Amino acid sequence: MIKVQANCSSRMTEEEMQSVRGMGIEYLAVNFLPDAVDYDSVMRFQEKAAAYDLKIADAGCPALQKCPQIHLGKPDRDEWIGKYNDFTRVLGKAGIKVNYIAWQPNGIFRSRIGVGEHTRGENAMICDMDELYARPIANDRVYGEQEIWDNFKYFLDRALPVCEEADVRLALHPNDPPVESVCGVHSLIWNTECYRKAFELAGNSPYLGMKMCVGCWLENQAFGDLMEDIKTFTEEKKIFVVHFRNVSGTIPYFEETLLEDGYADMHGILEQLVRCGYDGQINIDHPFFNRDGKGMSRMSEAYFMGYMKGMLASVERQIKKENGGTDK
Ligand SMILES: [Mn+2]
Repeated sequence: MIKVQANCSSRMTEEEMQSVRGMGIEYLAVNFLPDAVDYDSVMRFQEKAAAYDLKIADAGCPALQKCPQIHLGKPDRDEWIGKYNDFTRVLGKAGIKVNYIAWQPNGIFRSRIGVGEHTRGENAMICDMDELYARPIANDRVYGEQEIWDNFKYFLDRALPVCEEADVRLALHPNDPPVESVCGVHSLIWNTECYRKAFELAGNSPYLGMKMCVGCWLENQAFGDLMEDIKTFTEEKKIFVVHFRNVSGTIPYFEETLLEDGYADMHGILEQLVRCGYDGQINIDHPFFNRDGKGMSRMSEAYFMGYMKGMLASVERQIKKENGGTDK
């Protein structure tokens, strides 16, 4: 069975935990902020969540998983890789089996958060590649393909052995938007072949897999054949988490939309995940933003969750029936 998780940060309140529990969700994907990455803080959060029947399925620290010092190979990268590894050890000790990594030194690139043509008056992330390509470079200089891969290999050589020892797997998110290069930074993962290359660099270790961000596959159809990739990577046990998100179209321009409003058939995608036997975690990735553009809207989040959970229950019931299973 696919497991639905809610996104949260280490600042999540008990009231918010109850709201998530009240949506019938049992798992959390936690962003531990830099002040909460030590063992005691992680355990405190875990105990608080357990009181609301919530388990931490996987976790990351934004400053460590999207880390310019590591991704761009800055002089102090060893210090940051050390911090990354310390966090992996903390997660392992706490029994949390997945840590995040996203090779995006500047985070997600979007043109704006605002009302679009397809957002029903709500604030959403909007991406216009013409605007992004016209921007100045985002860092001190241009970073090319080879050095980005060299930096990734440098990180893997130091992080993977710690993951193996701590029994914590790395879930690698694609670059978003998934294009070859933007604002002077070459992307690491912008198509399925890049994932293949990354897995090979890791010696096909079971400790490196993907955060399969469906949104990224949809944003650029050149990413790969989503349905085929779901099948292949489920078989290979490479999908640790699924980000379930729809968009209005493909690059050069897209808006993030309601699950039912984007161009993709989200029901069909869920059906493929279930038919292929995916039994990991799934979450809605990005709902709409609050009216002031700051932070994601809790009301929208609840709606996205309910819509996804309803579809998932329906798909699972249908497939169970086809397989001759009994239905309550
Ligand atoms: Mn994502």
